[in-house]
Amino acid sequence: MLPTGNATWDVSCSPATPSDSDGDGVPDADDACPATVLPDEPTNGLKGARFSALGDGTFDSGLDRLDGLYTLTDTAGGSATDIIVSQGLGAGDLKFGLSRGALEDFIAGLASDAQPVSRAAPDGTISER
Ligand SMILES: [Ca+2]
Ligand SMILES: [Ca+2]
Repeated sequence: MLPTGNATWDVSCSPATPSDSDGDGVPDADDACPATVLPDEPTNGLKGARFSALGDGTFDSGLDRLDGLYTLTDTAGGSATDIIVSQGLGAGDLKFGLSRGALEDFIAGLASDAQPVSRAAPDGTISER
C-alpha cells in the first residue's frame, strides 16, 4: 500500500541524446572540433599510410589494411582537416591525407590532456594510519 499524505517530487530530465552540432557522432561536450565537415577528402587523393575521415565515423587510408583503424571517437571528433589546420601541418597533408604519425600524435595529445582519475574512496572516507 502506498503511503498517504502529500509528497513533492523534484524531477528533472535531460535530453535522450546529447546534441551533436556537426553530426560526426561525437557529442558536443566531448567534441574537440565541434564544426567538423565530413567527409574530408584530400585534394589529390589518399596516398599510402595517410588518412581522411569518412562520413561513417571512421578514417579511410590509402592502404586497405589501415582502413577503419582509427575513428572519430579516437580523435575526439576531429577530422583529418581539423587536425591539419589545428596543428598547422603542411600542404602535403591537405593534398594527400593526414600522415599516420601526425594522427597518432594528435590522439596521444588528447590522452595527456585528460583529467587525472580521482582516487577517492567510494564512500568518501580517507583512511589514515
Ligand atoms: Ca560532434
Ligand atoms: Ca567534430
